[in-house]
Amino acid sequence: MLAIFALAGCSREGEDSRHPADHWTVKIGSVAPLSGPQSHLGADNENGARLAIDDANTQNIRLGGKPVHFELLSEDDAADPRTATIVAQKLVDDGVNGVVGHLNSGTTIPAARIYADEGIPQISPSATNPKYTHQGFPTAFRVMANDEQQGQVLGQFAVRFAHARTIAVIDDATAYGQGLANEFEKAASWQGARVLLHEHTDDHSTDFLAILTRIKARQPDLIFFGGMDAQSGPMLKQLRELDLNSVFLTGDGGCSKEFSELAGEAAEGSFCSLPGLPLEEMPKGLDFKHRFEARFGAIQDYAPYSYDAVGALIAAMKAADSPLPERYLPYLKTLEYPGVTALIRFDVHGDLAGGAVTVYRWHQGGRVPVRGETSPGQR
Ligand code: ABU
Repeated sequence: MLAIFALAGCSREGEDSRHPADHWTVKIGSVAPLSGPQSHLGADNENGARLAIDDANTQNIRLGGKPVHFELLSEDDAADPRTATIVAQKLVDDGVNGVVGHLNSGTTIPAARIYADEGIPQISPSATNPKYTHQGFPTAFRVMANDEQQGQVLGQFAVRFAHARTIAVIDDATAYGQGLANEFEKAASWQGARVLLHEHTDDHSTDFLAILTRIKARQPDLIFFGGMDAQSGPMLKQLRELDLNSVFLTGDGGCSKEFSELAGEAAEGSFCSLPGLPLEEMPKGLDFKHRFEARFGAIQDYAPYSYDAVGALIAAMKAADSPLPERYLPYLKTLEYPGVTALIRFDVHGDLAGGAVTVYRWHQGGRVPVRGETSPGQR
């Protein structure tokens, strides 16, 4: 009899007994790079999740008749795939009920197996490589369009709007940067552009002189970069210093406020894309912006998505009337959650259904949507 009780205490069902009888402490993990060149983006994701947790704690939510206190467990994966698996295991060992993260595709993809092995739902607010949700793990979800969608919009934009006939492509050799660059190259070629050369850097370099000199010799109409803002800013600056006047286009990782600060005046007239609608056109975008910025300062990129990822986890727990992963996971699959960014519904893979992508032009330090270049996502 004793042995049977001991076994029950080891199961996730048995974890119910680890909570005091009169309330739940529900732990939501958040993982992003909180150190290194992407720490500003990591803090943005963490703060979006924190705001959602604090909002939920004011709502007197009860699950299974017991009051709930939500707790944020934040971890730093430094955008490093190996560190990501270590902190994912730590969160599992800490008994998280769900995870928001990771920020990067290169960290989210390997961490997904660790959460899946324990049946713990994971929603990434920002990892856009399609592979994340196509590994076959039933616990993996994302709340923004993926890079197959983003690459198609960017490729069409380059040829139809920017009228590029010749293109140079650079990527940072990460799952995100290289994946998006390949999708872009496919789409732009399909539209009739000629890709003259495809160069690779990494996600820590800030000196691109050798690559840009090779590109300058070919004088492409447009340069596409697949990578993050810590590289896209200095890259564009160096490109203009070389008197290279090609149109500059990048994806969401290079589209932040930080990019325009690093690029300075060189940012003017360049283009980038972000999954989702412009913030002011999102269902609750302006309210979120005011509340977030009053507390944490300017939004970089993904904070609203991080807020929605937490919201979606909690909405599924409410539908299941339980915070236990095995009870609420099925409700995530059929969820219709009115988020800040969109109506959150997932397709069979766990990708956001009907996700939009918007292209922006930088003007006087701000992002201006290029009308007609928003993919047909939901409003
Ligand atoms: N989506 C761009 C930044 C995150 C990533 O997918 O790596």
